[in-house]
Amino acid sequence: MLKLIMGFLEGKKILIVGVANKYSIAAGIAESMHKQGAELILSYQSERLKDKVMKLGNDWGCNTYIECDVASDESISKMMDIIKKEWGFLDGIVHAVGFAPANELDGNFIDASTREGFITAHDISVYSFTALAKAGKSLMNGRNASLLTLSYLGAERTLPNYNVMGVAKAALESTTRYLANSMGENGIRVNAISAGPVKTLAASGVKSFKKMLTYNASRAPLKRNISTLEVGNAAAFLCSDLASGITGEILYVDAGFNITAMGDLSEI
Ligand code: NAD
Ligand code: 0WE
Repeated sequence: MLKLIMGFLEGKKILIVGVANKYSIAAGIAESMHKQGAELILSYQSERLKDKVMKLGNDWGCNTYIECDVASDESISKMMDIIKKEWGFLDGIVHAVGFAPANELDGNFIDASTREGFITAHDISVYSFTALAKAGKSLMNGRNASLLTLSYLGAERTLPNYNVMGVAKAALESTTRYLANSMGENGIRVNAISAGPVKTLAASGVKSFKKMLTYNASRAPLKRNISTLEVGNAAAFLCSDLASGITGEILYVDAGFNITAMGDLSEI
C-alpha cells in the first residue's frame, strides 16, 4: 500500500521572529517547522544579523527575510505589509525575543533594578508579543492560526540574577492568556513554551550559566538538559492543527525540572 508521508505543518505559512544564530531557540523551531512542511519567513533584529540569518534560512527553504525591530510599531507594521504582499495571509507567528539591559541581570534584585531597565525589559520582552499579535491579526483571521512565545521558569520562581526578566516573563505568561482569550473568537490560538536553560546568545555572558546547566541536568527527572530542537518539536506541535484544542497554555520543555522540589539527596 502506498503511504503518503506529509508533515503536520504542510500548507502553513509561519513568521519566526528571533533567529540570531544557529544556537537560537528560534533556529530549533525553524528547523522543526521546516521538517514538518511549513513555509517560513524569518525576521531579524538588525542589518548586522542579516547575512547570518539568510544563510541559516536557506537550509529551511526560506526566501523572504525582513528586518524588524520589535521595539518599533512602525517597523512591525512595515513587516506585516511585506508579508501581506508576499503571502496575503499568515498561519502563525513565533515570538522568540527577550531582552533586559545586562546590569539588570547581575546581583541582588533590589540593587540591580532600575525604572529604565524595567521599562526596556517589558517593552522588548512582553509588549512586543501583543504588538505582533495586533499587527498580524487581520492576516490570520479565520485560518486556525496560532501564536507562540517563549517563557522561562523564572516567571514563577526566583533564581539568582534573572531579576527583572522573571517579572517580565510573568507578564508574558499573563499576556499569553489575555491574547488567547481576546483572539479566540477569530479562531487564533495563543500559547507559550517554558523552556529549560539552553546556551544561546542571550545566555552568553550570564554569570554562572554553566553552573545553572549542571544544576538543572542533575535535578531534572530526565537527568539532562534540553535541545533547541526539542523546543522546536513542541513548538511545531502547538502551531499545528494537532493542537487545535489548546490555547492559553504554558507547556514546559525542561526535562521535567519544574516538577521537582528536592531533586535527589546524593550530594548532601
Ligand atoms: P537568542 O539571543 O538566540 O534570541 C533572542 C533574540 O531576540 C535574538 O534573535 C535577538 O535578535 C532578538 N531581539 C532582541 N531584541 C530585539 C528587538 N528589539 N527586535 C527584534 N528582535 C530582538 O536567545 P534565545 O535564548 O534563543 O532567546 C529566545 C527566547 O527564548 C527569549 O524570549 C528567551 O527569554 C527565551 N528563553 C531562553 C532560554 C535560554 O536558556 N536560552 C530559556 C527559556 C526561554
Ligand atoms: O530568558 C533568558 C535570557 C534573558 C536575557 C539575557 C540577557 C543576557 C545579555 C535577556 N537579556 C539579556 N541581556 C543581555 O545583555 N533566559 C531564560 C536565559 C537566562 O538568562 C539568565 C538566566 C537564564 C536561565 C540571566 C540570569 C540568570 C539566569
